[in-house]
Order: sequence, then structure tokens, then C-alpha cells
Amino acid sequence: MKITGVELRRIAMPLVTPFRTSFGTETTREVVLVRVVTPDAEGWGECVAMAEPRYSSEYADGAADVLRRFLIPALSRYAAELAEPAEFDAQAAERAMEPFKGHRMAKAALETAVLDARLRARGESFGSFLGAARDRVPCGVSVGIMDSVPRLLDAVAGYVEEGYVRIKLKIEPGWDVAPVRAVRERFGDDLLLQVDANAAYGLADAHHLARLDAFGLLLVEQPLADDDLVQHARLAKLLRTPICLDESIGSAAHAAAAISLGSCSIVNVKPGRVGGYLEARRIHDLCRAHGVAVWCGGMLETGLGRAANVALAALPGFTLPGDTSGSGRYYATDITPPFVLDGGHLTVPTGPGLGVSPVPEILDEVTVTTEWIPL
Ligand code: OSB
Ligand code: MG
Repeated sequence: MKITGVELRRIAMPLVTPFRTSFGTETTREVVLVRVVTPDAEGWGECVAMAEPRYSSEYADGAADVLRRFLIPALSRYAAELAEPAEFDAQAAERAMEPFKGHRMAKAALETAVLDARLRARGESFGSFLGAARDRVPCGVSVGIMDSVPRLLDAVAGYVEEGYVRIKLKIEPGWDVAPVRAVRERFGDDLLLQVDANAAYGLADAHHLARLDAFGLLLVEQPLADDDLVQHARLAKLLRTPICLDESIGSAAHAAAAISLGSCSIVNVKPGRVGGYLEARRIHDLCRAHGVAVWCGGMLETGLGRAANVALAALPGFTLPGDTSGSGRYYATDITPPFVLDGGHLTVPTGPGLGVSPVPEILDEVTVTTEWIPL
């Protein structure tokens, strides 16, 4: 596939409500968008790196830098070596970027844009390419840390009212047992409920975390440090609540290690965190072969990233509701036509590629900078 050039576009999207986690508070989502232009089609990729390196080491400006200096030029070198246009697909892009260590979120954005261009050119949807097994997916919502339990209960009530089928509460030391108990008491035992600590605890907190066992949670997500699979395996033996890993899983190799060590029994699959949709699918396949449930995580994506996530979440091993919320949970105005919940589900797009495109006027309104890199 011949690539004419790549556009890097920095956008700033105000969130409808501040999103507080154990690592910080987000009020505006700053996003790097990648647009790959070919003679036949153009493709979009959304980089999920956040403005500051708090969730992981990547951050938006760093991602833009590595894309511009290393990853995009690597694509051009690779393309020049290929005689057969048909061979230039997402796997080729993945191989071309492989010599550069890390920067998985940046790689994922470029790989997604290449894949989108390729799929749009041949009229195939992301869902069909990835192997989606259904046409709609059940949706959960991730609820940030709040100033008070009554405020939290109001927020959760609103989401339940909207139809979300699963609630995830962000927790941190000082905001864990009490909010979980309050939500359980108010909404009953049937509510699918889970928590996410974003690595805020240590193994010394095991006894405290075990108090969460009383509330019938689906899982506790990333209680301990990103790089500590061994401690997570120890913790798993001390809790009845299943452990799910997010930050710790950067690749299929990490997932394999976590499974064999017993560090988790559920995996949150975020395509950005693992370097793209191809690696995300490998993790799905691996977990499915081991009987480990997966679900699709989120990074407050715009409609572009959401479209691809919803397609991924339709694969057969995604047996738990994902953090694939409707556009309105994040943004008053999305850059694509909005994803709207229907009976707690989102519909998997069926159009070519991502199946959605940015609305030019809306995109322009939120654009901070653009940069064109010819190949
Ligand atoms: O840990 O899952 C996380 C958002 C940003 C960074 C990390 C996380 C999250 C969420 C929100 O929990 C998921 C979403 O709704 O997109
Ligand atoms: Mg998480």
C-alpha cells in the first residue's frame, strides 16, 4: 500500500465531567490523531496516551514526537522495499515499527490508521477483519472518584438509569470499602460491580483489600504496581475477588506470563496499551485458549477509538462488559457521529474500516495543531 503522507493532529476535548482516578484528575482529553493518506483511501488512528505520563510512561507530546521522528519514517522505508502493494498491511506496519522499543500507544495509533486505510480501500469493516462474533456489545461505565458518597450514588444512579449493564468504581486508599458498600447497598446484589485501583495499593494492603470480598465484585483491576506480576500472584491467593490486570499487560507475552504465574484470572484488553489491534487480538486468542475472560478497556476515546474498541469487544472471548461507554459519558460533542447506548449496548459499526469518520467542522473546532509528514 502506497502512503502519500501522514497527518498528526492534536485535539483538545472538554470532558462533560472531571474524571478522577488514583493517578490524577482529567478535565480535558488531549489526543493525538493520526491520519494516513493513500491514493485510494485515508485511515484514522487515535493515540490513547494522556497529556501526562501518570497512567503509563507514554504521554501525548512524547507520542507525537516518536511518531514523527521514528515510527512514520520507518513506515516509509518499509513501503519503499515492497513491490507488492497488497503486502503492505497492518502486520507489515507492525514489523516496520518493531525495532523501536516501547511506545506502544504511539505504535497502536499508526497501525490503526494504516489498517483503517487498508480496510476502507477494500470495503471491509474492522469488526469483520478482527473476527467479531456479534453485532452489538454490552456496555459498562467507569465511575471516577468523587468528593462524597452521596455524589457517587447520584452518579451511579444516573448511569444505571441510562442502561449501563456494569458499573466500575475507581478506588484508592481512603476511597474503597465505604463507596463499594454504599453502592452495593443502594443498588442491590444483582448490579454487576467491579473496582479499579490503577496500581494504588501495595501487597501490605492485602488484608484491607480482602474486605472487598464481602461485596461480590466481578473483579478488582490492577491493585498493585504495573511491573509486579509476582506480588499480584501472591495477592490473588489472599483474595476471593478475582484479580484483573490492566497496566501490567503490555503484550501477549506479558499476558502469558501473568496467566502462568497466577497473577490474574481476567485481563483488561486495551489496544493502545498493547501496541494495537493485532496484539489485542493475540491476547484475546491466548486468554481464550486458557479459559481466561477478557473485556475491552477504554481510555476516554473519541468516536474514532471507540469504533475500533466496540468492534474488538465483539470478539467471542470478550465475555464481560467493557468500558465501552456511549459518547455522551465523555463528551458533549464527539468528533464523529455519537455512539448512543441502546438497551445498555452499542452497535458494532459495519461500514468500511472504522465505519465512522470525523465530522470536519467539529474536528476543526477542537483542533489545536496539525502537522503533515510527507512520505
Ligand atoms: O484504568 O481503565 C483505566 C481511563 C483512562 C485511563 C485509564 C483508565 C480509564 C478508565 C476509563 O477507567 C475507561 C473509559 O471509560 O474509557
Ligand atoms: Mg484500569
